[in-house]
Amino acid sequence: MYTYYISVGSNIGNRRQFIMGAYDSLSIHPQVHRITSSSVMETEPWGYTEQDVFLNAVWRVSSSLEPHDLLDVLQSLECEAQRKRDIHWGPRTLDLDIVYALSDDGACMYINDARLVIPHPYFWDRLFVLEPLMELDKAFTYNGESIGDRIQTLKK
Ligand code: PH2
Ligand code: MG
Ligand code: MG
Repeated sequence: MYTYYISVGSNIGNRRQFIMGAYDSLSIHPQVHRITSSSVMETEPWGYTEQDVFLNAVWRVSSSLEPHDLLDVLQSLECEAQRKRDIHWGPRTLDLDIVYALSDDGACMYINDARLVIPHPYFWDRLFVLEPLMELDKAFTYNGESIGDRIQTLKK
């Protein structure tokens, strides 16, 4: 069994409906055993700022799916939400990113190939990921730094 942390975002159309629809679909997947969601929060766009505000959340998912198989499932949910891929970091109906994963023994998983990079290369720089993540796991640390300290640093 793996534990995945998935960053969820939407800034087009009925944002909450896109997020909740994907949550419902994922929660009935036979190889997904448990999903816990942070609260859904409104956040200012990061990176490419000429776009509407986002709704963001993080889900913690316990699943027997291998990372690339979970990625397939998440990409099909993005497709169902009519996700178009045009502007890098631009507006989207639904974005589901695996940002961090733990294997059965609790060790951080590292993957870096053409389809998937985890830990996500920017997750530790993004308040829209870290604030909901901290709601799920106050004791989260990355490379020896606590999530609370990291959030304080990013807010300075
Ligand atoms: N996603 C991005 C780029 N910028 N900003 C916010 N606030 N929320 C996002 O989900 C987001 C973003 C690329 O995936
Ligand atoms: Mg993303
Ligand atoms: Mg993405």
